[in-house]
Amino acid sequence: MAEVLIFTDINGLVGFGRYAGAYRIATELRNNGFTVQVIEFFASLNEKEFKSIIDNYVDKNTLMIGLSTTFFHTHISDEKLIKYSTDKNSMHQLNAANVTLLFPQDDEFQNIFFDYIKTKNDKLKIVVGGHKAQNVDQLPIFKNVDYWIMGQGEVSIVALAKHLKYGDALMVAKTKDNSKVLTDKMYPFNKFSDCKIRWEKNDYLFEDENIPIEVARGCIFKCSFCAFNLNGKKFGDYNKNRKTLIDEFMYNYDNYGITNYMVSDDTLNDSKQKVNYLHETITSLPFKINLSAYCRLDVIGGNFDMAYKLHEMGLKSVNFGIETFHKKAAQFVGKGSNADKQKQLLYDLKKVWGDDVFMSAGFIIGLPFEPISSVKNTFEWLYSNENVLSGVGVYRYFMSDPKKIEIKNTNYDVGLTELNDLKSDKNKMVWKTPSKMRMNPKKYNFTQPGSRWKHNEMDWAQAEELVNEFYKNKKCPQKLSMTYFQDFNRIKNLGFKDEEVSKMYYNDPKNLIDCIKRKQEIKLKYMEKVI
Ligand code: B12
Ligand code: SF4
Repeated sequence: MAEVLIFTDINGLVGFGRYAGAYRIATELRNNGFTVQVIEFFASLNEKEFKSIIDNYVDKNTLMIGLSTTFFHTHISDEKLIKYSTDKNSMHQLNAANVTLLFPQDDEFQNIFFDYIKTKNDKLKIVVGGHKAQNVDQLPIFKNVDYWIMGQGEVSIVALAKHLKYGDALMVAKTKDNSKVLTDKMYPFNKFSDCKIRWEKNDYLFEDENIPIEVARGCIFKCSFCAFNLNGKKFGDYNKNRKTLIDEFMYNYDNYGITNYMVSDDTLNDSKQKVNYLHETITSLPFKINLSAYCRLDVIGGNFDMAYKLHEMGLKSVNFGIETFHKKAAQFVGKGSNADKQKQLLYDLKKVWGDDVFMSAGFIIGLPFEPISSVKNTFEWLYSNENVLSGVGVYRYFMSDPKKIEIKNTNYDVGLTELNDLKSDKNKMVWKTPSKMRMNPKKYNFTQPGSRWKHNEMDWAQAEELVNEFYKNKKCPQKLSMTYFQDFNRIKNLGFKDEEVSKMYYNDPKNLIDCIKRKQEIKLKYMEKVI
């Protein structure tokens, strides 16, 4: 039995990998004396598995069931996954096509979910956390949810658990539909630099698993298309301190033999100081680790020494958000603007890193000021032998609509956004974190904002057509490589070796079927432990 049960998954992608958010929350609750069970594979649980889990962990002492929603995608069957990825030649399109407001499963499963839980304990609360908590205003679909926890959830969740168990006072804001909301403005979390994920035996880590680790939270940059409420954080904020990091690496190694990590940080190399400090910390460990991380290419350009340091730290797979090779578009979004320099930098990195590091990069199609001809030039470079990347991702620019969620009758400052033009007042909050581009579309040359955007060079449909054209083209096999960023770790978690992953592609049905079978076996092993 458990006082708190948390369902999580990163579904819709091939392979297996855990989400840091669910385990960070579990750690915080466990540190405060609550018993917690985290359950993986939420999206693919069938009714029988789901009911057995509830039978096993829910009784009259269970306080709440949490949903860790950031990476929930609409569940698709293994058969569909194979068909879609081999037909359409794009895992990335698959990702975009399966966006969900909250639940990965259909309405029928949701009804079973809520009804069955209530038969076991009709007092327990359903709590939604993670990025999809911003869909709180999508009532009445989610009327069975009791609490929505927005932003960093560490302090809110402990306050809620204490309220439910001991009757401690709780600050709650209510939306106009009476949904109860707790935010990190009401319950700020100020201890990031000392916090860890403490993996427990009942998290059932697999042997040699690649697991997530946070070294920092948020990003010091504020690229105009990017939307996350910790973007533009102050330099040095939300960095984990050396002792905490060492303890975390040592504990994971001593208890579970873990040496492979997916770093959950927006920009590992945001500054020379951070890379130096991480290098010093990691190379002082009595064992070697491997890690995969997001980095900024232009920042390495200004400090090439970083290339050697990142290599020595054990960088194994890296993703650069290059976004565009068009000078003006790059300037306006806030990324490195000289295409030739960036390409040269990629060659230089390849020379230093050789085959030790899988280098992947993402490009956004449809950024303002970039004409179609420039996108086509980028494609030509990506198709050519000059392209030294091992993985390539090309995405259409999505401009989501900003959302104001009205809060009534509250004395709390619940607001979350730091953007000046949206500073929230006491009785209102804005959650769906808007990008700078969305907030000021005219400045960025948009003649029509929103999901059906348009600017002088392109509209959303043309951008989509370009992306399709790219994925249909036989050239640039790197776009289907399973080494792409943390896909690499997810595939390794299925038991493949580095050399094997380097030869695996999504459009090869043999590979894909092998991956799917191995994932089913892993799920089975996991279910034997939790049920
Ligand atoms: C690492 C990462 C990935 C990795 C994850 C790998 C892994 N094993 O962890 C990979 C590469 C797979 C990935 C993929 C994608 N990602 Co990503 N990713 C991130 C990143 C950088 C860190 C997420 C993280 O783990 N943070 C560490 C945890 C501890 O922090 P947290 O997520 O904020 O969790 C807190 C709260 O959410 C809350 N919480 C979480 N769970 C729960 C549960 C309960 C019960 C409660 C109460 C609270 C709670 O409390 C936590 C602690 O404070 C974020 C950016 C960011 N800074 O958040 C983007 C981010 C989450 N990704 C994003 C996107 C768009 C994607 C993709 C769709 C990209 C793409 N086009 O393919 C895919 C989606 C894949 C999928 N199927 O869902 C967006 C999400 C936007 C949104 N509003 O939903 C973000 C915010 C980036 C951005 N700025 O746009 N991503
Ligand atoms: S795109 Fe990358 S570097 Fe820019 S603000 Fe977002 S996370 Fe930071």
